[in-house]
Amino acid sequence: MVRFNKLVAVAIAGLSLVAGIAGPVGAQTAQPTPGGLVLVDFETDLGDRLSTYAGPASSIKTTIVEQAVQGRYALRIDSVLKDWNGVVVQPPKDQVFDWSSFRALSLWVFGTNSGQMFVVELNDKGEEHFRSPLITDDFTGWKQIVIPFEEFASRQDWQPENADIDLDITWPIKDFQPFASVGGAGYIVIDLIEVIP
Ligand SMILES: [Ca+2]
Ligand SMILES: [Ca+2]
Repeated sequence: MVRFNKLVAVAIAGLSLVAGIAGPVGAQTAQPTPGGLVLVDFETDLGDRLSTYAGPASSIKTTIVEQAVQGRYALRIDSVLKDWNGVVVQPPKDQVFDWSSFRALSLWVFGTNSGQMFVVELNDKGEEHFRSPLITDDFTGWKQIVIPFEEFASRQDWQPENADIDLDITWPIKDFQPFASVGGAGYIVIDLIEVIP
């Protein structure tokens, strides 16, 4: 069942921090989740840790923009889907993505009500690919999307030939896709990707 939790934006800790990064009056801001681990917040250049792919009939473009819910920068993704495309994030060279002690993956999405649909995809240690429930851009403005790991499902439509498929997320994962389009066209902005307790 699709079940996304919306953050109740209550700034308890770090009120002084909020004041330091606040945008225009009324603009929404987010803070890292207590006890969580920030994976990407786009405040520093990811270099080749961030990449995109697209099938021959599709396109995808990423741009760092000053339209953030946290800090100053976020990632805008412009997508047209006809066959396949996505955005891939790899771990830093000296780290692994072992999130077994966390409960869920969280990201902030700025929707533009384009109707396009996408998923978050995990590529586990055995090359088994998992997909989150469908996310539809049917809203306008920033929204936190929280996906418990148990809601990721092993892909039924496609897996790499060498995938070791046991229907379980085998940690550490090799990389993840904060955006893999499954339909439509338009743009969204994403920011503050974390794993949270
Ligand atoms: Ca940011
Ligand atoms: Ca597995």
